[in-house]
Amino acid sequence: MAKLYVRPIGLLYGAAATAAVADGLALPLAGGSIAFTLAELIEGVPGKTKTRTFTAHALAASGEAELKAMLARITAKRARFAGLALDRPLLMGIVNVTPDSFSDGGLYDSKEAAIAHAAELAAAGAAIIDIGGESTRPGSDPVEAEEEASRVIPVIEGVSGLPAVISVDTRKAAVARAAAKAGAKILNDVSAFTYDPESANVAAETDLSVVLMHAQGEPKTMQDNPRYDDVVLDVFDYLEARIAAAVKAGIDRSNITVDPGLGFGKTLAHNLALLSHTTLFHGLGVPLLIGASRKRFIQGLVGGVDPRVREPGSHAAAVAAAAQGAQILRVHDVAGASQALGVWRATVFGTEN
Ligand code: 9MG
Repeated sequence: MAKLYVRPIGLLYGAAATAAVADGLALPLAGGSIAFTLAELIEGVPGKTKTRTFTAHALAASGEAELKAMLARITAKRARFAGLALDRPLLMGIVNVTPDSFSDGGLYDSKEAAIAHAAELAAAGAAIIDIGGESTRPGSDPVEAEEEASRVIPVIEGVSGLPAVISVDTRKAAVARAAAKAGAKILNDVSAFTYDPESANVAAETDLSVVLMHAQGEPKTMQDNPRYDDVVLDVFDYLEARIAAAVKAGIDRSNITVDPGLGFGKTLAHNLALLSHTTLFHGLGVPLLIGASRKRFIQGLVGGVDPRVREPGSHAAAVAAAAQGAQILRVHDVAGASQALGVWRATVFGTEN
């Protein structure tokens, strides 16, 4: 069925954004301090679309119901997520408690080391700590729920005193339930409840906020031959459907964040298209999380065989996402990302913000 998508472009920041919105020349992006002066109106079905560019002012004047609803979702201020205000980009620091994690393999595979690493990330400015016990890197095998829980639950219990919100990275309902009991407030599910549909009921029952991520295929084979009609619109449609499924399961819309899932069943071209079209996903009406940190597409662009040397590229990707209004950035190097974002923010918003 033919649909309409809106991609905000022509972005302004800070005082310039506020003035242009006040003068009716721009509209706010997700109710924040970035505004857009232009937008691409994309109509049709993925793979068969027509794109026209309009001023934000002209779009806002349209009486067309579908367009009005889309603009309302793009411009509305986002509610707090897991108790966190989203008026500036938040960092989600990564703690992998897996023996084979792709970028820090084996470094944090003991409980004590993982807890100490989480404390470092919180001290460096992570608002959220994402703790995972199953590798989802390309080519990896699933692990049993008992094994996964035995890795993550002691770490979640051990970080309860940290000044950060705890997120559990799991595709399994049993692990999510145990994590909620141990103190996790966010469920980061890279399968968006498609691996274990019971996870949606667990999130609703335990009041977990959720991150719903797009992935094509299973980690073992997802990079074999990923294909889309139009990667950006296909991912948008998928996330829209997963939000609807989550709401149907009883999860409040304000407790949902979405993520286009860079690296999960995507070629270099797919990842770049998603990263460069991040503003389109504000049309889903919920906060956006982007995870580019140390991913293989960075190597494809600028080199870096060892994931740990991909940090400068990771920081550039984080800034590219934040500059398009992404509210949460999932990163390994919180201190480095915080520096990169701090310099970018001072440049566009001034040092008072
Ligand atoms: C667990 N995990 C690995 N990469 C990820 C990404 O990009 N986003 C989210 N939400 N989770 C991820």
